[in-house]
Amino acid sequence: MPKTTVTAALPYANGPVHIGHIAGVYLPADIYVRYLRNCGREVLFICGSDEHGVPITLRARKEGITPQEVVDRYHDIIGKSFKDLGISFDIYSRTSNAVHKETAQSFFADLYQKGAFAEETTEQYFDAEAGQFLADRYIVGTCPVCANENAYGDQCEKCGSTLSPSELKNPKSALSGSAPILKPTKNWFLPLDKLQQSFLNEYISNKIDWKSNVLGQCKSWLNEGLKPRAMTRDLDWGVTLPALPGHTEGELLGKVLYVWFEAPIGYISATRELRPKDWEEWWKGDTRLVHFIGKDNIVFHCIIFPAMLHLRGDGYVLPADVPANEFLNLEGQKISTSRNWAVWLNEYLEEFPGKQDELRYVLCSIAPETKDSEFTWKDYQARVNNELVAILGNFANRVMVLSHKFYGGAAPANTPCSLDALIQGGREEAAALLEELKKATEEYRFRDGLGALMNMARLGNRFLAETEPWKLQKTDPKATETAMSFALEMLSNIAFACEPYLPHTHQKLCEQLNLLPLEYMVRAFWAEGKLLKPLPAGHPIGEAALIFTKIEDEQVTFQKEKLSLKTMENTSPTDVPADVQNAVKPEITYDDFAKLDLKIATITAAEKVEKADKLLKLTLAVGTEDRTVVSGIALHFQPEDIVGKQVLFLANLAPRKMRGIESQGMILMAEDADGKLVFVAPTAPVASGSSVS
Ligand code: B3M
Ligand code: ZN
Repeated sequence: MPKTTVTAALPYANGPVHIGHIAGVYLPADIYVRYLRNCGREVLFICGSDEHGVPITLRARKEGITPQEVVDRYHDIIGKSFKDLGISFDIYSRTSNAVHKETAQSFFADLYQKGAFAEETTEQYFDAEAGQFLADRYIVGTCPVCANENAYGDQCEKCGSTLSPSELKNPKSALSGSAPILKPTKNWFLPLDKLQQSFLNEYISNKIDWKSNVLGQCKSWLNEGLKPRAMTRDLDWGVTLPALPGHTEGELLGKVLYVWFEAPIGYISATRELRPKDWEEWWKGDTRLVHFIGKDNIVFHCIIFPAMLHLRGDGYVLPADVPANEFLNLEGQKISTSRNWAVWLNEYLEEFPGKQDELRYVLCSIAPETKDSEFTWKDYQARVNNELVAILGNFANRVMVLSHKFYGGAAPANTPCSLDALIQGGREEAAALLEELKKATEEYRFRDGLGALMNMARLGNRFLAETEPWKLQKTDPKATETAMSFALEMLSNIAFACEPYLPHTHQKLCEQLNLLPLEYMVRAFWAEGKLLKPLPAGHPIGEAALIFTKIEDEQVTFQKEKLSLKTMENTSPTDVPADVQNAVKPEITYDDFAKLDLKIATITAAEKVEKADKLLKLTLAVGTEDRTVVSGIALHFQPEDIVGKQVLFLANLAPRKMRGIESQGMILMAEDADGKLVFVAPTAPVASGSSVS
């Protein structure tokens, strides 16, 4: 059986990962790897932070820190949040480390020696004010396809088109805002046009078993005709070029490897780091390479990286499968890092402690496996409460409570009785469901796999409803023993079956059922589909404990408010184009304005809100009345500096709960072009509660 090297797209370390990343890439990859491991297959699960690329330098610039400080912060946040969610990488490395630099440079040098690159001097956009060449992402202009005025030089986020800077209309530098000039510079291009003829057409045409959404995108690029793409860039942050025969050091200064050339090599360098002695066995010879990515990374993993590996030769295997997912949207909108329209994984884990599997369950249930899909907090609550709690949690709890109630925590005997036919039928159905679960998982159909798992729990609930052990106990205790033995058998099989999907639940159920002694059965269960037998009579079972708890309405309300508040707070000017920032909103009537009850209020107390780094809790004197207001100004003001200030206050805004605090109204702030907030206050002290009109 070949080894399997599974990679998951290296997340950019310029911010936390969000639920879209998890649903699209990391959860499917983790389910698949856990399944392979359970089957006894040799597998390595490789990932790490992608620490180069322009988004990181943009964030560094925005925060006034170095790119290294940005990646150091987010590498840790991302790595920890993956671990907490149970994403079981064998290594979570990073591309700013030395192993990667050496691996990427030698990969480039080898292709250079082989004459793989076309050396070309081209005109690149140069920002004369900033004194540097502009990466594609630093050039903002109008998309030629959808006229989005904030398209980037390499990609339009609105219509998804892959662009080149020369296609943008009225390009501007994101550094200085000035119109960039074209300046000659030498770079090394991968001749993808030639490689299409000599290799890629055939390579892709043989991938008939790839997901249709992936194959479709590859074929559309090939039909369009591939163009040479520069594998080096004029940037100061990235993997510097290795020494190149025939070129002076000076000529190579200020140039780095194109992030999409070196990032996929990050999979190789991470493997080297993990397995210094036998890493080549995982990249050459009898091994399958499977890349888990989102759809925006298809061209890099299905076209460019295979071309690079093909050119490298030296026994490197080519990707055997690239089961890319589509996009997850959030509450009716595309998830946007820049607009902070996202549910960040680290925040979820903080706000929903112990509910990792609830998130794994919901995201797997709605995963965008074949088309874009939608996450809403209402749906999250419904799926947790009506499926996980009501079906799986309920079955587990009834079995455990009844077992303790009737047999005091020891599994009962399973002796022949009138229920045998029903039980045999149940076993056959469970075996079929396990086969369905295995096949679906093997074929990257994780939503179907999860459905099969939940049908096992439905089977268990149906069995309890049909046999009603709590009644049967009074009339036929012997049959009740067998019924409960089968119920425990079903729960044990569910405990095993849920591991790839719900590893934390697997842990909890194995503890409650004391299944560790059956660990030896894992491989037979998964590789051969052998269900667990009844627990031996007397097998000690642990304490019953709820494995899931309901999501309350308040939690949903809070999350939805937080989302809208964050977006309001965090749409920073660089994300909102100037013409939009200063735009006047649609006209209103005087009556509309008259509805606002604006007053002057005086801040009498101010304090930070726990676990909410952007919020302050204010007490305001409004005439004789005191009001509490939660305001998103904590990043702009220290609480002690604003007590006594008079502010403009909207007194009749409907109260709403934020972080559990009822906010009674809103203070109005002015925001300048750099995102700085200032109070709107009377030019001379007035009595608090004074009306403003
Ligand atoms: N850093 C992630 C992205 O495009 C990108 C993946 C690299 S995988 C080698 O969001
Ligand atoms: Zn567009």
